[in-house]
Amino acid sequence: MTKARLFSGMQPSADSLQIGNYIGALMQWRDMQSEFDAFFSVVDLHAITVAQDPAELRAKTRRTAAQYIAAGIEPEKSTLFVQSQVPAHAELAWILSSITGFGEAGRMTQFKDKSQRYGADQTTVALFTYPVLMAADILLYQTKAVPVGDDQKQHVELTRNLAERFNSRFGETFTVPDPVIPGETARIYDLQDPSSKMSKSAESQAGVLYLLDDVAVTAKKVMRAVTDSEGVVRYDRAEKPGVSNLMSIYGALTGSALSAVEDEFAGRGYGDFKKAVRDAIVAEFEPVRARTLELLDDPAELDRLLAVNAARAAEVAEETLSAVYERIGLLRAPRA
Ligand code: AQP
Repeated sequence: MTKARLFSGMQPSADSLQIGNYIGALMQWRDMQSEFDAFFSVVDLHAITVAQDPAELRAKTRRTAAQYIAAGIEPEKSTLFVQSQVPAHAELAWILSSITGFGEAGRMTQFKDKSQRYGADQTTVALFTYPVLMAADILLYQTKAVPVGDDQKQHVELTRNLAERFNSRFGETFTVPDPVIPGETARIYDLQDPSSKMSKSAESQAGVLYLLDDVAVTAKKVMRAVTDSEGVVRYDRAEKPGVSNLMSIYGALTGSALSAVEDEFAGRGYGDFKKAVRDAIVAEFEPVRARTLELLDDPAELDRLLAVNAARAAEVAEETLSAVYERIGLLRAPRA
């Protein structure tokens, strides 16, 4: 039986991924890659929707790909590629933008949040059409499963609507995908501001746990994480967001339920708890960090691997794109 397709990606918007990307995305990707025919992309075209430095973008793209591999994505088993190396993404995005309503795109909360943060002058048209490019990413591969954090659910919903709209106007072309959203505890918050989600491109790095941070830096960030004055390790997102966040991290990395974490630390103070969280993170991150640095030591080999994978992705993507061009009535050049 052929495996169902899976697509997901991350933006190369920082030198290092953060623990939210790891727990909220990479850990599920790793677990799902055997069951699905998985495509994992470093979505560099998405990363240029905000200002970027060219040399840094190239470096961050390699670094992100290396972290995928180091975290357990196997480029022989899954297709791990850089989005801009498959031109069909940008091409399909243009087509899809022709069936996307302006009002529909304007309702996307990520755009509203980001455009507010950057202000009208820094907000690009590409930031507005970002979800249409994401729809193209997903639909090109006839994707069934899209594992994303719940912040991305609205974008997958738009993708489903566009697929259904295209199919009904032009004939069955796209598989309608389903989001695969991990539970609330897979969402990780900033250690210094536990009301905001942790982000790799956050302005202040003090509350962000980067995969590639030095051990001493990680330790310091965990020990300084905001808690509360109750002194009890108990999960309560509303009243105890800092402690609850550390419990989510500890639970995810040790494979323990939150009730088991509460039992483990019953009658023990936050100092003890934080040390255990720190040790769990360091134990998980150290091999990932070491392997990432090793992969980055040989950029030519990494580039070769990515190119082979991009060629594999392009084969699938081109087939979908070709059907799309045909269906909407673009005059195709005769085959040579
Ligand atoms: N804090 C988080 N907790 C759980 N999951 C998270 N993800 C991101 N932050 C958390 C998931 O990781 C993937 C990365 O998606 P992305 O790179 O496209 O961008 P993002 O969601 O905007 O992630 P960041 O780290 O916040 O990046 P920047 O700072 O560039 O915007 C997605 O599956 C996401 O749900």
